[in-house]
Amino acid sequence: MKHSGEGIFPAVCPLDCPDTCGLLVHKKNGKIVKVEGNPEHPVTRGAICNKVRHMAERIHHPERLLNPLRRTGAKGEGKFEEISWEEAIAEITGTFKKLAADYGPESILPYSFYGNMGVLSVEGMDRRFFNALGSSLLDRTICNSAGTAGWKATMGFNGGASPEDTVNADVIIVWGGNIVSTNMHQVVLAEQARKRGAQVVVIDVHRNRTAQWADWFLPLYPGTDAALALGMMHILFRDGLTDEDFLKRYTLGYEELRQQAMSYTPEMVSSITGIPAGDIEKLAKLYGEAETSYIHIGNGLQHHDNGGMNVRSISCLPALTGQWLKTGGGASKSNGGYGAMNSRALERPDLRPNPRARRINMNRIGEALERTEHPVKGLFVYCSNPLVVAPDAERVRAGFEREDLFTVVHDLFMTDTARYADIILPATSTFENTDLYSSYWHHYIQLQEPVLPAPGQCKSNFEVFSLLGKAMGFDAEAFSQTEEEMIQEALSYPRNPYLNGVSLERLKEERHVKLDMTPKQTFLDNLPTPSGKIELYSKSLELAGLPPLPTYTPLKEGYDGIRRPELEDAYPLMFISPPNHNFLNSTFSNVAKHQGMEKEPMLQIHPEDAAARGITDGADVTVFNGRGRIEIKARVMDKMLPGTVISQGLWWEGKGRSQRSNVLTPDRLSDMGNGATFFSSTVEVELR
Ligand SMILES: Nc1nc2c(c(=O)[nH]1)N[C@H]1C(S)=C(S)[C@@H](COP(=O)(O)OP(=O)(O)OC[C@H]3O[C@@H](n4cnc5c(=O)[nH]c(N)nc54)[C@H](O)[C@@H]3O)O[C@H]1N2
Ligand SMILES: Nc1nc2c(c(=O)[nH]1)N[C@H]1C(S)=C(S)[C@@H](COP(=O)(O)OP(=O)(O)OC[C@H]3O[C@@H](n4cnc5c(=O)[nH]c(N)nc54)[C@H](O)[C@@H]3O)O[C@H]1N2
Ligand code: SF4
Ligand SMILES: [Mo]
Repeated sequence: MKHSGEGIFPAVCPLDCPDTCGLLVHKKNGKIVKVEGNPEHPVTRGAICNKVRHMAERIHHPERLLNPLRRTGAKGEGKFEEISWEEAIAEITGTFKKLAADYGPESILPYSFYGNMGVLSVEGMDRRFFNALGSSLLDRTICNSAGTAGWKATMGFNGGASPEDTVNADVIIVWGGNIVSTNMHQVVLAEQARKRGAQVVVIDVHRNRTAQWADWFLPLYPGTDAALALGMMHILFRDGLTDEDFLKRYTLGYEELRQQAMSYTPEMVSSITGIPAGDIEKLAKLYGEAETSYIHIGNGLQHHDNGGMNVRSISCLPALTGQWLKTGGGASKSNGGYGAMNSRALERPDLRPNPRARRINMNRIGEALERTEHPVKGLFVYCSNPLVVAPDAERVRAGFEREDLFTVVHDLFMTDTARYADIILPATSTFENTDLYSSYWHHYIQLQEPVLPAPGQCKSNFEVFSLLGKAMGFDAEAFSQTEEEMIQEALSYPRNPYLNGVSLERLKEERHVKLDMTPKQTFLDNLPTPSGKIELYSKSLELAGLPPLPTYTPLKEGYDGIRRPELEDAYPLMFISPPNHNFLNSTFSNVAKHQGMEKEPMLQIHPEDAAARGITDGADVTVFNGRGRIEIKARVMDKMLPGTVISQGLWWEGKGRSQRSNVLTPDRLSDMGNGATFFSSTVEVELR
């Protein structure tokens, strides 16, 4: 076994982060003593974030789950007894068989996300198991689906500019992304561009770490980005800064867009966004006159009611200036499409007895658990912590409290969600597994092989779902494959030409293998949009009842600089709860080292908003709306426009440092992609 020795082992960061760093794990006496970056990784080049530098604190944490557990107390109370794997598997399969017989298999729901990005962990044996079971299907739309839908409406393909090329840009716009915290190697590349004279502009709702590093920060009101993009287009068309040859050759609908942009005058856009008209002019000129410009589209601006359209509108900008023909020009939202693997072979939808099974949106898990007709009776949570990360958290909690709901949670820790489980299964960490990783940002595929033995009774997702599949009596062949066989199947996918030449053998030899990027050279000639062109006008959106052209639509809780009190749910302040620097979603929130680096949860409030409420710096406040209330410390600072309050990070409950932002967030779905609308929440704040 690989993990039997001591020394330095190559590894891959498994976290849901675009960088997917190559790591080196130093091991002594069976324990990790150091985690550092692998200098041989061509993009991440030996640099890693502070979170993962301290990964050993999490891997060897004294509170790691080591045995299967059965609940003995009330749901949420946290009282459990140890049981054996045999008992756990028998109880799960026995209950699932009974539920399937009494209520149909669709009464069982998997709930997972990307707590571990390994293909085998979250898109392999697990999916096979729920397919063979015929469970309800989960729409995994909590992260980027609004933006991906918006991007695809314009570009067709889930991929854009290559990160390594962006060093050639003269102007870099980071739009709704906090890359200093969430994509640090893009910052390294932007720094290289900057040394050559490039300017970095940040467009965000608060002066985050990235804005502090940038050359120019433009604060705007939440959810108004489509208006800003249209305002820039207005100026580009007006001042002849567009590339008409490019528009004719590669785009559809540029005349309609020219018309549409006409009404988005700088003054009108200024009143919507809060950005002075002069700055909108300056930004459009800077962008339009740049030789090579690159836009990094973050996730922040798509977690809104109008999130799909925000991304869609911005994704039209590079076409106006012909930037797609420049090396390092263009934009990127996600590059996940380049590394797409053979999901049919991995997930085996052919095993499903009910191909048209009902779908449940993970953002609406609270509502789904309320249903009394065709109720969800069995829930299997893995690689996710829905009690903390899903919107409208009190509704979610009420669902998990249901006595008649049978819940299994597979995790490394007793998360807030695990406390509500009937059965808890202990999970291995990535360093104890074999797995395959692609990145949704750079172009390298990587292999993880075990560095450590599994502690206690921990099992990987792959092992758990193989065991369950066999115990249920499902297709023996599908549930007996080895990890390496599945990796080979994942990579054997002629439909994705970028995967050409990537093989298990090469991965074992080289650890990281670059995708074959040759097809990208002719990417503009073969866009998978209905017209084959960049669709500035989208018939598909029109057919779906959405505006076919980029359009600004206000948020539903009625805030665009002006409060709209006629709306029932409207409170006077926009509440934005983006990730923090030292956690990864809710991962690390329970690790003392990372808590210490983050200090404590807080609410950032503008001096004007604070003064109007008698709130001083450090005061204890209550933040509330119709969905619930949280108690937190206020920090008075002018990092955002008045009317917006910010609380970063997803903290667990308890241990005196709780924050539970999602008590306040809506479970409405976005305009496109059925995505989450975490940041389209309004609140009031009062002194406690
Ligand atoms: N350190 C760290 N890194 C992470 C994560 C983490 O939790 N911590 N999470 C990972 C995951 S899963 C993801 S999806 C990515 C997310 O990382 P990013 O793509 O950076 O997205 P967010 O951090 O969600 O939001 C980015 C910024 O958008 C701003 N924003 C909110 N609303 C708007 C708006 O309407 N317009 C504009 N222009 N800006 C707005 C927020 O204030 C925030 O500063 O990061 C990944 N990396
Ligand atoms: N308010 C607000 N809410 C948000 C966001 C926000 O910005 N604001 N961001 C949203 C976004 S973008 C995302 S992606 C989601 C993320 O939400 P989640 O995907 O739920 O992310 P985590 O909170 O990191 O939880 C992952 C869990 O998986 C477990 N895990 C790790 N590896 C394994 C494994 O190999 N096997 C098993 N069984 N378990 C494992 C970890 O211990 C952890 O408890 O949160 C969303 N929620
Ligand atoms: S969290 Fe992101 S930056 Fe940190 S080591 Fe992992 S992939 Fe790299
Ligand atoms: Mo995410």
